[in-house]
Amino acid sequence: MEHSVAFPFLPIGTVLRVFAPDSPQAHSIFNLGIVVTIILGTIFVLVGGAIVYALMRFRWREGEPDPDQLAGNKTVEIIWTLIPCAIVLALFLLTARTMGRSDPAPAPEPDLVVTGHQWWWEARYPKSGAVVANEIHIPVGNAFSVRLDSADVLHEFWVPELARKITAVPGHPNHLWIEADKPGTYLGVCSEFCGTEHAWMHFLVIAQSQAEFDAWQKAQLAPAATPVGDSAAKGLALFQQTSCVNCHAINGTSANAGVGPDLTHFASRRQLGAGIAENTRANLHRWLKDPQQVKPGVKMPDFKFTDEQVTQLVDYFETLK
Ligand code: HEC
Ligand SMILES: [Cu+2]
Repeated sequence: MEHSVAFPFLPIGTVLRVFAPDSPQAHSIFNLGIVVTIILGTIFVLVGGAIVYALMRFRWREGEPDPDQLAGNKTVEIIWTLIPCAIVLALFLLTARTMGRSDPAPAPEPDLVVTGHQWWWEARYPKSGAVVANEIHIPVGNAFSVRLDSADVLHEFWVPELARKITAVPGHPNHLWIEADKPGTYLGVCSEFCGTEHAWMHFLVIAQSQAEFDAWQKAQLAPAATPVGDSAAKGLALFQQTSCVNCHAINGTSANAGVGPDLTHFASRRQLGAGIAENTRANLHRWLKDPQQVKPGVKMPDFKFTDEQVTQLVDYFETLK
């Protein structure tokens, strides 16, 4: 099969940063990592150093008698039992404290319901009804309780700068808290292998001021505008007559399926195909011409549209701000 991964794309300024915590939850995990590394590093240096010293100082030498043989020493044995116990107990207490800070009990009603699909993420805001794909907005400094589901296989939701990793298990919702200290765009990935396009299951978490978040959410709730231009209107007709409506939803049209991403405000999003391409006119054209060329294996068929039909669809989708 001929395929070309067209243009793997990372949104500008957004990389996966494990050492740059930006929320209280991520800070507590990061700090635990530092403490554990220091404790384990110290043990490594002490034990390794003692071994190297013993090898050099007590190696066999011509003519020297065997050293004295020790057959048990209660004091030493008690010490080398108690010290590891104390270290393990300290690590346990530090870990329990971090778990309490990074992972408190979930809120009774989640602020956000995230569902992993092969190979994209759906995010619903149950309190407002907003739905979005691969782009999660949160207000800065406000901890959001997330319920995590999967529509098919195991996935794993991971935004290292903001929160712990957590597995999305079909039929068994998991919970986490997500929060950001300052405005910014954070990259998230799926970190549990889930099939051919696992690597292209990126999402963005966009932290913004409460006012910006409210404005964004309000815009997402509005139904799609009815297209004005002739070509865009033909695009809408094509969308409604084709099986697109069996997989996608566009609020304001008859399409309300949830197999693929909600497209009501598709043009407001930065990326296409869960991060495989930037959401531009040219890339959207390639996607609709044959999604399999852009994201081989993707769960959207090639409709073998003519260029003219694709242009009409692109013209329509560009109105979905
Ligand atoms: C069998 C179900 C199915 C059908 C039919 C289908 N799609 Fe899709 N579509 C998907 C899935 C699944 C994705 C997400 C793929 C991914 O990112 O891995 C998708 C993604 C998209 C995207 C990109 C959305 C985004 O946010 O990245 C657009 C645009 C799109 N489809 C348009 C269409 C149009 C137009 C039609 C009809 C001509 C159509 N789709 C038919 C399942 C379908
Ligand atoms: Cu995955």
